[in-house]
Amino acid sequence: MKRVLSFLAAAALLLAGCRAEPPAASDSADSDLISVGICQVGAESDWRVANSESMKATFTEENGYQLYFEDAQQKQENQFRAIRRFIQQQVDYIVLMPITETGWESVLQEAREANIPVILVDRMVDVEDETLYATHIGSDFTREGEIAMEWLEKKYPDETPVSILHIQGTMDSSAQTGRTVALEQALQRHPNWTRLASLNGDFTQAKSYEVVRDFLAQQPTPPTLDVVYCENDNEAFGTIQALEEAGYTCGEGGVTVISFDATRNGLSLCQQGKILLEMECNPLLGPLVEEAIQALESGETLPRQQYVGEASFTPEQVTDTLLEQRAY
Ligand code: GZL
Repeated sequence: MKRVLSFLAAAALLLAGCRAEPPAASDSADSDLISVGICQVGAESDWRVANSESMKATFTEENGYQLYFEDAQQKQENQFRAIRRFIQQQVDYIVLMPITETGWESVLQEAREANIPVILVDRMVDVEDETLYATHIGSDFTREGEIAMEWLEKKYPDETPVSILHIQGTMDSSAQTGRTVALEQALQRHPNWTRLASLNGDFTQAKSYEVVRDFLAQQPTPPTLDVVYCENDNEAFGTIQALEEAGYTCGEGGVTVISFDATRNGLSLCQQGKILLEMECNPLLGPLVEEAIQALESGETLPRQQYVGEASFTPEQVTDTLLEQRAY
């Protein structure tokens, strides 16, 4: 069913004092475009920028879509406002990249009452009623962390003490909770592994540089650091800068840096040997979301969960060709 912003609805919004954008030319009543409201987390990382670019490249007018794209600047309340705007605009579909897992019931119920299917992308929401969304397309973050821990267990196979600094992503986001759970389960298995601290890097380079710099400055003597577990590449960039400024060497014979996303910049540091394990997290989800929308248009029911395939990289696997061909 095609819905476009009707003149009456716009008038009602104006009378109610809401901000009703006048219908754009392409919102004409006979539009046969499928209108898609995309509610993005922000632009906090290379991964996020690539994810947004994938969505914008997919949902074009040439491909048959009217795209409404909102960047929430990493605030959940902005995501709530964006979804309510999409409902007022009577879009056909809402695509939500939820910044954190909790607090979504009421706004998702409003979308359901407006008969607008919601497709969850990337991170997950924690809701009792799973019918509040049509499907989730994203990564298995706990599995990503488990693969990283399996690699680390091979690197440190014996009972030698291992000191670990943990740089966490945006707290309560499923990317953070999944990757953290995997580390915590490994710490339970290895009493000789010690987590010195968990610092909140919020998936950004600036915050990670700041918290690692301050952590090191607060130590009476420079701590022995065997491993730094960064929950995304931008955290690794900031962390490596702070470590090197403090005199640490990252790589074989120095600090073992583990990172997630496997962006081109992250893989470049891996090729240089500064990141010893890159766990891929695929941001190029636009085509999968379009497949889901086309399936819903055809009346199909979607699986509740659709995980995307991902790889891992160590320095010897990162070739110049791989870097040149990297889409993000
Ligand atoms: C993971 C995604 C995370 C990335 C970060 O799917 O939610 O958010 O790992 C991004 O780079 O900020």
